[in-house]
Amino acid sequence: MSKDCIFCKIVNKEIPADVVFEDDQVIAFNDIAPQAPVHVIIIPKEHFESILSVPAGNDIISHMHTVANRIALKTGIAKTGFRLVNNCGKDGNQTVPHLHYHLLGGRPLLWPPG
Ligand code: DGP
Repeated sequence: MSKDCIFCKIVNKEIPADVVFEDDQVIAFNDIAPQAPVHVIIIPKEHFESILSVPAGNDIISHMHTVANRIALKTGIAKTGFRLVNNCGKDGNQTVPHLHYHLLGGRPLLWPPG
């Protein structure tokens, strides 16, 4: 838990979120500014500043991918395809320094990204 972290506040229910999945390790909620019909943010409950902060041997990334698949199936975007994105650091356009994946789908997504 990091005191001023907005995503830690969502984990601790200090600020509201539209939660679509939760277990003992992760919580997933709808993005506040959705970029696609389905845009879910998946975060670990433990505070890691970015993907670079996860120690080798920690299985949280694998678990987050499993949860992403589950949400993709539940929302129907698994049928047509989706994108699972991690933004890391300044050039990666990470704006919230708490590890998270974006799960996006429900429309054709462009490539390459900007
Ligand atoms: P990134 O640029 O990868 O750090 O994306 C952070 C995402 O988090 C961005 O798409 C907006 C979303 N976000 C930021 N603050 C909040 C919040 O308080 N609630 C929700 N639901 N989403 C948030």
